[in-house]
Amino acid sequence: MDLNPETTLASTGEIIIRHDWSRDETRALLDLPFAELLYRAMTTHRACFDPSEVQLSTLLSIKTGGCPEDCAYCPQSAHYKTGLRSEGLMPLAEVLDQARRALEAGASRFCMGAAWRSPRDHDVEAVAALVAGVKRLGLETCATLGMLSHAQASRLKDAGLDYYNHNLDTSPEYYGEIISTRDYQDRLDTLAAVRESGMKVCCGGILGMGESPADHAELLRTLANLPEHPESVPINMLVRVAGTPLASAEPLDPIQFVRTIAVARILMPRSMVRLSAGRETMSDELQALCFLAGANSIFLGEKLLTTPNPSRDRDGRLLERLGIKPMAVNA
Ligand code: SAM
Ligand code: DTB
Ligand code: SF4
Repeated sequence: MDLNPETTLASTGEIIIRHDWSRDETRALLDLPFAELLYRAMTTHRACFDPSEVQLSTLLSIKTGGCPEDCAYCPQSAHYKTGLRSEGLMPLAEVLDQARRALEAGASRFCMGAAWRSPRDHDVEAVAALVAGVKRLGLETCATLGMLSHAQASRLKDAGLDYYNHNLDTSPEYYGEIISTRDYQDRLDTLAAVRESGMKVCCGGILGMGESPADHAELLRTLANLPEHPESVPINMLVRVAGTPLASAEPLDPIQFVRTIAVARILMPRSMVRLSAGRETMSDELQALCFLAGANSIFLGEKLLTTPNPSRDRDGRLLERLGIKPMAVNA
């Protein structure tokens, strides 16, 4: 199809924020010759950001395992035997200790994850106290706790929660292959509650679960056509965990992963695109290509929630070799 070169970047340099991407347009972008796609993604990236800056977040699992949901990728689902030890909600002092370490390591945002389908109101109260404590240290706060009601989202916003992470995970068409215990609309409803509360939205997906390029395009199109673009878009490469149904999923072509990052950058020019789970098994060169394609955020620290992430030394060397600097707090 004939692609309008002014899809997000007008000839005047003006960025056009769109929420009306069509299926054909999105797919045509994804399938562009690689050099053309990267050129467009890079041009968009540098019109909105300093391309030599990357935002650094740190993750902490504040409640681990035993989750009633059946997400086929997840080591924390109670449906699968992954050998993970379940743990209750982490005490405040321990969370603050980890947050201080994250701050010292240069992170600007601290993300707390809990293996809940949806928190009960008293869980939200307990997390509100954690959020307030982390915020006082001077970190941006993020949490991912499962489905939220409007009232719960407002409570967390009032406690000082800056971002809420809730992923669509994949395209609406492929979703049923991955999760049966909640539907796509449930996720969209939580995203609407988070948006209405005034918190910033962090929402993305996972690649490498056996889906097709059409699903990559439709995931990104769904994100870009939300009433507002998520401020943060995590693109995870599936971490294949023994015991989960996706333990031996066919690995995704890394070039297709980079293409998806590039299209995320073009469709959502002002969003932070996070090169999220899966970096541990990526080469430095693949990560460098992802940064060129417009990724500008990573998780720092040796563990994601339950699975490994590159060591601080390896990340430090990579960022230095690429001349990438950490984005300032509250940037
Ligand atoms: N339980 C909450 C929920 O699902 O909304 C929050 C925590 S959940 C672990 C957060 C996200 O981590 C999931 O939506 C999924 O995108 C990502 N994730 C979980 N397991 C993963 C894996 N093995 N590989 C890549 N991403 C994964
Ligand atoms: C997101 O999209 N990726 C992060 C964060 N949001 C919470 C989680 C990745 C989890 C990877 C599997 C694990 O470590 O358990
Ligand atoms: Fe539970 Fe979240 Fe894992 Fe799904 S992704 S099983 S909801 S912890």
